[in-house]
Amino acid sequence: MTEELYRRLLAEAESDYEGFWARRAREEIDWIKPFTRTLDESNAPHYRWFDDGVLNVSVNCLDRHIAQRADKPAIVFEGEPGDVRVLTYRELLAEVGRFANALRAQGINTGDRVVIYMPMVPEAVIAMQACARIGAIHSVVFGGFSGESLKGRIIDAGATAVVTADGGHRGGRIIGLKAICDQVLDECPTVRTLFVLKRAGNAIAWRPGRDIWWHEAVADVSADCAPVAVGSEHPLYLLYTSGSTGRPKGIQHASAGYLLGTILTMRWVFDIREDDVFWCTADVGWVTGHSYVAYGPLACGATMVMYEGAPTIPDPGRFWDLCERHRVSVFYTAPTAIRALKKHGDDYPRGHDLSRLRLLGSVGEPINPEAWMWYYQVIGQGRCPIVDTWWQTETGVHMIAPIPGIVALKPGSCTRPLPGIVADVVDAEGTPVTAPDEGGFLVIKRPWPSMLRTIWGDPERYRETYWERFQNRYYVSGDGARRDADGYFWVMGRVDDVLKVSGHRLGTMEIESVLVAHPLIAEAAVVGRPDELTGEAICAFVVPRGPRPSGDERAALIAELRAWVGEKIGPIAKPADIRFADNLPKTRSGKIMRRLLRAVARGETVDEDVSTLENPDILRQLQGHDPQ
Ligand code: 6R9
Repeated sequence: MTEELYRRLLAEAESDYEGFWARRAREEIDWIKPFTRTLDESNAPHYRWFDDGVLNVSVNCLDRHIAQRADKPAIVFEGEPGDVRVLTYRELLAEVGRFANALRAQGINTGDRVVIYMPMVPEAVIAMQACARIGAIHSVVFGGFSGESLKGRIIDAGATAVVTADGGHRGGRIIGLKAICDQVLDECPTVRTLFVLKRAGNAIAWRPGRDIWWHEAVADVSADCAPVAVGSEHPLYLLYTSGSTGRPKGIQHASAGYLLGTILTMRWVFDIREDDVFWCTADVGWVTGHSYVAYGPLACGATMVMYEGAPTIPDPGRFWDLCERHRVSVFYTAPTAIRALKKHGDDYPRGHDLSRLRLLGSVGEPINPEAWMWYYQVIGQGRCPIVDTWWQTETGVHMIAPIPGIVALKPGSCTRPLPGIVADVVDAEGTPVTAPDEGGFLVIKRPWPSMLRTIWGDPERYRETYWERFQNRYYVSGDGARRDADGYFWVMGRVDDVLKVSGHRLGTMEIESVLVAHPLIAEAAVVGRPDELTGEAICAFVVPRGPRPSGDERAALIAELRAWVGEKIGPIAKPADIRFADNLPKTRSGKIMRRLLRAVARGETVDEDVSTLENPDILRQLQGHDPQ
């Protein structure tokens, strides 16, 4: 983007907000029937965008490139074992068409929910695009989540089909995804069909009548699948994410507004060009993998790299080796990956030709100065801007991020809101914080096209979670932030009970309810503490039903509880620390004092007056002054 265009866009959004978005939507989307209404606020906060327009998202990602780019690689895939597969736009369109027809043949129709539980292979994207083609609503579940988590999401979404693989390669092992499906599908009565991709070749059980091999389902099927025309507001997908209370919620995104957001941010923030090779390392199980693997790059006709496995297989140079061999020019990853790879030293990146890189991106958590410097100097060789992108599952796409080359960078700041995004920092009353560097709630003051539309099946929870805090006036992100004297945003992290552990979003309550479901546990409280490598680490305070264990018994119970959480949620949710106590610090009204627990988890001394606690002595025990 040019400086002049940037200024023009900002001015246009400021003076004519709806017109700004309407023009972008007309420029960027191929409409089957153009829209005439831009923003419908009549049922706020359930906003509707471009709602009388008709389109198909997969046509916008695939068909529209055939005239110009049919033989351009769309996906350059590399498996963890080293197998490489390139799919051109023509080939990808054919694969999507075939699988879309296979879905239809199993009776899956527009509006039906399809859960995708896959390794990071092209078929994950093919399945998502195939759903979009027939207007089925996909819900991708990260392959690192447990069977229990998978089951909860299938049931909540009421999915009629699940797409999985025999297994995927990760960290030198095979993750048996089909076996995990087998464990839970009997308890998911809505599921009629399980599509199974043959990927890792591991032995699997088979349920005739329910299970279908992917390759058989597409064997004698036409590659031509007429796209279903859907309205702009037709749900494109659900993606479950953790909140501060209760079970994960199904964030529902709409078709047109979301597509528009992915295209604009690919252009504005990643400055995507025809000859770029784009690589976003996120798994399609997270929102980053939706917007910047499955949709954005394809909608812009880009070539992207997709990698199945762990960054350290066969050695910690794998990412840089991939960048070199596939000539990656725009690279997007999370601070946690940068920190993990930095730990292995400079020789790995230095041993690879990274001269094609021109732009680097960061997402998922604040990036610390050490990681930033290493990313900038060693990976970007002092040549590549780093775009630090702040956004959420709920926002759909980048909200606050620099325009490379135009907005000057400050390490650790996501800089300024993108054109058309009205972000602010407000105090507890909702009044904008004007003093530089004073913290407050990060809010968005006007609806934007790629925003979530609701929580699947729970509109009330949608209103409560995101809008009630400031009487429906602002979208409440759940993050705290400050603005400096230049108006730059510095995101300070969550103000609720959501954790980002290695960039993965988890709710403390979810982990607590799993811990207390263990027969030996009476009570539990989970908080985050800073961690050099994972950003935040999970710290659990646990009250056993019996006496506090010690010695070998204690070690065994810790191992058991970690395994239990891994089995119920997924390995990413295993607490780093587990501390046992006879009780938890509570107010006289019985509320757990999380603030105190956070201080204890950080190893800070608690010097405030704790005499109002119901049980002040418990602090000594938690701090470890009592023998454990
Ligand atoms: C895209 C994604 C959202 C939460 C968000 C915030 C944190 C994301 C960030 C960042 C500081 C950034 N977050 N990007 N914090 N700087 N550039 O991560 O979505 O998984 O829903 O998490 O992640 O706390 O509220 P999601």
